[in-house]
Amino acid sequence: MTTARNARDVDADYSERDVEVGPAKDEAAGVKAVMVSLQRAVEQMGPVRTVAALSKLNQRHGFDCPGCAWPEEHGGRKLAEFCENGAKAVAEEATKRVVTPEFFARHTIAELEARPEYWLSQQGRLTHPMVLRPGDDHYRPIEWDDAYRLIADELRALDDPNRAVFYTSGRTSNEAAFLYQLLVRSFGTNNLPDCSNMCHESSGTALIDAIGIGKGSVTVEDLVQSDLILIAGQNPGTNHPRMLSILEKAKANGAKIVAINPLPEAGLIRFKDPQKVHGVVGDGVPIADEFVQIRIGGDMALFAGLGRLLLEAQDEAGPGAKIVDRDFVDRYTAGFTEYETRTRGIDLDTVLAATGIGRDQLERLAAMMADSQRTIVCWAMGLTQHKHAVPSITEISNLLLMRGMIGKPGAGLCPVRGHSNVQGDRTMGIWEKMPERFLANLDDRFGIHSPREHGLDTVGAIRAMRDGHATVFMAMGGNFASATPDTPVTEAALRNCSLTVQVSTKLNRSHLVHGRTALILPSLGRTDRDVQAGGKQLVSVEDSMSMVHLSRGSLRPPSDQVRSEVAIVCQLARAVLGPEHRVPWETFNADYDTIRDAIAAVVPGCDDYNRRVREPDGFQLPHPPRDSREFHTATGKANFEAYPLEWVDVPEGRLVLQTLRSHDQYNTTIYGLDDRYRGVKGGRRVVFVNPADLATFGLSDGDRVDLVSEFTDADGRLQERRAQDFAVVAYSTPVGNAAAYYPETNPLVPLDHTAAKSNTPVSKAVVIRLERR
Ligand SMILES: Nc1nc2c(c(=O)[nH]1)N[C@H]1C(S)=C(S)[C@@H](COP(=O)(O)OP(=O)(O)OC[C@H]3O[C@@H](n4cnc5c(=O)[nH]c(N)nc54)[C@H](O)[C@@H]3O)O[C@H]1N2
Ligand SMILES: Nc1nc2c(c(=O)[nH]1)N[C@H]1C(S)=C(S)[C@@H](COP(=O)(O)OP(=O)(O)OC[C@H]3O[C@@H](n4cnc5c(=O)[nH]c(N)nc54)[C@H](O)[C@@H]3O)O[C@H]1N2
Ligand SMILES: [Mo]
Repeated sequence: MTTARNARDVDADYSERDVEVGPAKDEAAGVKAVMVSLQRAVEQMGPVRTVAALSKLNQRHGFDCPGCAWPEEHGGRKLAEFCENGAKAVAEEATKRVVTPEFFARHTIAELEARPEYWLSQQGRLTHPMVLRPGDDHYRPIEWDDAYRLIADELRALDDPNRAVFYTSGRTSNEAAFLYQLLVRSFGTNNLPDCSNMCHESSGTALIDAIGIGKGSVTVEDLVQSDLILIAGQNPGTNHPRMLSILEKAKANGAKIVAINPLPEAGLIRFKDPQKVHGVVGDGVPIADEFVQIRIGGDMALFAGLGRLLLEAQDEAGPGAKIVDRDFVDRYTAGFTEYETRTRGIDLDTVLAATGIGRDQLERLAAMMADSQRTIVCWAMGLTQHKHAVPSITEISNLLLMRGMIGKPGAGLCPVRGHSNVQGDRTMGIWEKMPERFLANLDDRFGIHSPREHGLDTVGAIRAMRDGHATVFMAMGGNFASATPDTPVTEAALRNCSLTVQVSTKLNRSHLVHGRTALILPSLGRTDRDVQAGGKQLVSVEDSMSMVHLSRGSLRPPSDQVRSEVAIVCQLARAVLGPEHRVPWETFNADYDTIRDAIAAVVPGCDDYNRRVREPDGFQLPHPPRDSREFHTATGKANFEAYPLEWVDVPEGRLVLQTLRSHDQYNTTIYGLDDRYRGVKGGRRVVFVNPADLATFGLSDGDRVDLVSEFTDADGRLQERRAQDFAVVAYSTPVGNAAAYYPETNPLVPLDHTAAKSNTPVSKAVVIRLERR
């Protein structure tokens, strides 16, 4: 049995008080949101920088919000095109607090390691490249060139390039991502795991099979025009707040909105637009017309059950009705017959048991869908991080295909991405299994030989490091040690490496869980001014709806030693690949327009990139199903797929735990200890449990427990993991279903429990027991 580190704080300023829990809010945003964001901004950046930063956020001549991947609205952007959590993300990046060489001289590694992630998050921006030599207990300053040489020596000493792993988080610009994968493939490996492996990989996997492209098929305009929007497994009030104003618009146009979630999340129930006076007074707009309080993992059953009811509704209504869009099905799809046979055989009692909802609600939903002319389904981590995530998402696409809801205005599939450029990074080649066409273009353009053997994804990389097959780990952003599952195993895997390299903006746990030698390379963020030999540089990003546009940082960087990600990649490439290498790294470093010209030549859909990205709102990448109902799949058609039904049972005496985000964090970066919308103040070590379960276990609100997960590992051994000292909170969640925050609960997520086909860690269904302390 392994005991997770106890993150109780040692520093008064950032320690968890006795957590207070009040009533959860049913509304999101409003004046309070603006006040909170401004207060945070001024605290971190001071008044002058706050104005400089927030007036540029998401503006045409400003920078892309480093928060989520929700698109900006086109046309007249408002001065305050930001949300509370976007402003917080900016404040965290543009903070004036700094982590200097003196900071590292003051603190030993052991001392820093004992600090909680919140404390680490709040120390500020990294200012200098630092090295931790074998056996040393402090990071020490290192010259950039020496750092590059050190990495190059380690990489060149490997007997096989596949012994190195190159991770990417989703904030990296298109330009940096493109060059990073070019460096990695020139070096000779496809080991390019990314945060997407833990995020929307299941969406990409399901959609590529179903419609031939792993991206969503709708735009913001579609949402505004739709008449029915289903939001499954997503908490936009916290994670995509700007989505709420679009939902409000859709509602004003008559759309019905359905929230499918185990928890009654604030923004989905009520919303006050912080940018509107009428939203500021009164109760805000009720957003969801229907709240489906689904049991964790019940979504596949729900969508399959709806499929059956829709087929029956078509039978009843007769051939004149278009509930099943026969024309669309016959012309554009394959596999309908098998889907129909399976779906007619779905047992509705099983659906009710798996979802925990009532028959009347299921029928009401089916009627809403049958009546709808323009349906959109949105989803996020509540669907993607399950063992049966791929079949669940496929079930959504089955339903929309049956109704002909793809490739027409106001309708379609809407996976809502997380990191602000996670979709762009994939487009630029950050993927362990890029398609042949991309690799062939890359080879053609640069005269290199990209490897064709697929590389390691995130879980594969952890296993390879654990087992000693991979020994050099480099990360372009992110916080691998905290974001990944099975913390004790992952930490041991990282410690097994001979070299770990983190290109980072801020201090995090991955700097402290290190290989024999470790490097921290401080990089510019989205908000920072970027000046190279060729002058001031711009970068570009792609949002969740395939819009590509420019981002211009304008703030003074935290020190003159901080380099752009592009510069770091180019300079490292010269050290690793030698000055004779065929890629013009120096030219790329000096002028990012030259990188964009290369992107135009290599990346499908990016022709004339430099010109089109400079259009006022950028340009939209092609999406054949959306644009022309073309489906580049193996069958040449959109595919129905009839997987056997799966759901999540709760074993006797146990709970199924989902791990999720509070309102005061950005993934592993902790902003504060409150979760305002859920009524939690002053602490993150809480577990939300249904009052009936508390009664069964003889626990009361506020009792302290350990969370213990139980599972069998790949070798069939029974394993346990423990996360210590959580306060139980009686909360509205289905019986048998609990919730607690990520990353505190990552030690509980088993490494080998991953989604079928996408290999995404199952972070939303961890079997646990509660042990009273
Ligand atoms: N402020 C802020 N913004 C962010 C982030 C952040 O940390 N902070 N993170 C960014 C990233 S990388 C991502 S991927 C997105 C994440 O955005 P979300 O997916 O909204 O993030 P989670 O907090 O994981 O919330 C998952 C939601 O799914 C619900 N859920 C859990 N299990 C199930 C289930 O089985 N079925 C259904 N139907 N629902 C379920 C939960 O109750 C919760 O509402 O947000 C991005 N934006
Ligand atoms: N249990 C559980 N685990 C999860 C999830 C969950 O819901 N539950 N969600 C998963 C998801 S959806 C995701 S996307 C992953 C997130 O995994 P990651 O992307 O790896 O984690 P982040 O916390 O977003 O990374 C934060 C760090 O990125 C660095 N950073 C920020 N901006 C920049 C930049 O512009 N450049 C560079 N070079 N560095 C920068 C900072 O140093 C900061 O400390 O976590 C996954 N893990
Ligand atoms: Mo994500």
